[in-house]
Amino acid sequence: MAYRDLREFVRKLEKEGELQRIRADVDPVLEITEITQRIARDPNRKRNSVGPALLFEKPKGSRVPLLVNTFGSVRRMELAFEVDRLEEVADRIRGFLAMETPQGLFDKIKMLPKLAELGSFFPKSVKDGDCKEVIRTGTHVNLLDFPILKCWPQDGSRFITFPLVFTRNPESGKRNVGMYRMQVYDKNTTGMHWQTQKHGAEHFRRARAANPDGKIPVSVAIGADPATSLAGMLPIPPDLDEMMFAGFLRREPVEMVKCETNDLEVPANSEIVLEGYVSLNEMRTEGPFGDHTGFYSLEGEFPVFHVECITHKKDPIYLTTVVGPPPQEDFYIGYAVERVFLPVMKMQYPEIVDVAMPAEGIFHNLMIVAIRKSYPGHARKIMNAIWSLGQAMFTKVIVVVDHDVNVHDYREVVWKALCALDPERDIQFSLGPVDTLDHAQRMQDYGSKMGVDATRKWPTEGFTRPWPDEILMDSKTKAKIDSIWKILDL
Ligand SMILES: Cc1cc2nc3c(=O)[nH]c(=O)nc-3n(C[C@H](O)[C@H](O)[C@H](O)COP(=O)(O)O)c2cc1C
Ligand SMILES: [Mn+2]
Repeated sequence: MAYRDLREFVRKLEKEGELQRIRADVDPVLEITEITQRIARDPNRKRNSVGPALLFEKPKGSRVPLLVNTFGSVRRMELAFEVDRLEEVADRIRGFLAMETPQGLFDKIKMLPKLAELGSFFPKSVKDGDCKEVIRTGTHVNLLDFPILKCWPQDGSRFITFPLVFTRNPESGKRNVGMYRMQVYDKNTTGMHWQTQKHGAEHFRRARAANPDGKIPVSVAIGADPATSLAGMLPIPPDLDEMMFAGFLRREPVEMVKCETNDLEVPANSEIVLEGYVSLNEMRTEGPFGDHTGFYSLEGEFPVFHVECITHKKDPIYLTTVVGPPPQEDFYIGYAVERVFLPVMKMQYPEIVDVAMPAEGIFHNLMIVAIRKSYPGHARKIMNAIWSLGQAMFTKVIVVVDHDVNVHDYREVVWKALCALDPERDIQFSLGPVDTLDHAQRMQDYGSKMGVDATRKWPTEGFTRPWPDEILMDSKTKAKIDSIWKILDL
């Protein structure tokens, strides 16, 4: 059974010893960040035993409890997706990808359960939802009722960091949901940090092209069942509904309820919903914001969200996250997404054996890819493939290694990749779109990327010297030493 809502997940985390309550008054301005850093980033903790989720019951200045570091470990991501291992989600995706158009009647019948299952993931419209227990409009709209964090000292103000932003494609009418941070300007206005390549930004541009002085409806849900809460950051193609994907992940449709003041739908189990609009002729300075690069994102011009109505549960929980120097909570979310989408990458490019994005590479800076190389120039083909694969286009450095390198063992990667290089020959530069948060590029959103071909070089690639074997002891000697190991008493 899927989690009904966020609080059911909170209860689960508590039962599993994965959540700690904090009853003291703590200020959402800086103090909650500092506590979260000390709990979640203790360098002595191992990767799978990082600190618990934290429920601040009495954040200063608000009557709403605040939940943070909810997804900040591999174990909690597994609990969120209700699996023992993340690979189980990948296996389910692989199962669906393997579905072919059935030829014979027997094959058709065999596939029916899978098709029915797929159909059962579609979002379901419902008449009412818990998110409507309290409805506030007009002068009762006040974002400052919630314990919205100011995370870092130089942040422009408070930021909503875990929102699900709902818009519709003005041409196709299709829904998009994205997680885009929102700077709180005052009690009913926020920024809308739509980075230029993201689907929300595209909706904005298309609507503005048709009607430069108009506005588009936007609704924002904060806190839902775990799979739905996470759906906003999934790197899926445009016009593919994130709510359908959330239904797939939780194995039950997401129930959607119509908003009070616009015709968008939001998850009925949301803790908090902000309804309103973005004007197409209004931009405002957004930032700075202490970002997941570990540096401040500087000020920029972004659209503005006007909140006209707030609905919420009777006692809502405010879900948020803190980003900053890696690793933070978003690393574990990103890691799970990487594991879950690997089969999709592999389906398109079967030569890919495995990929890894080390935490310090903050997703867009570094991807290590192992391939089964089978023709000259294969490593460069894979670089170009990755630079054209959805949000992987942002990858600043791609290191391609042979299939026998364990990409998750960064020591092995450094050792073998560097041994395989003739830098002048093996580095490839490419110009194109880059992540908005990349502050080193010559301009925002556009710059260069680098591919490193760290595979063994072949004669058919012009390398005519012999390539040495890796040093490995032969199995006969190993067996011999095994047999006398006890006698040696070492
Ligand atoms: C904690 C967190 C904060 C994020 N903040 C932003 C943001 O402010 N702006 C943005 O464009 N993407 C942000 N992202 C990344 C997007 O959520 C991600 O690229 C998502 O796929 C966008 O949805 P879309 O593909 O439908 O545009 C954030 C991701 C996480 C996990
Ligand atoms: Mn999308």
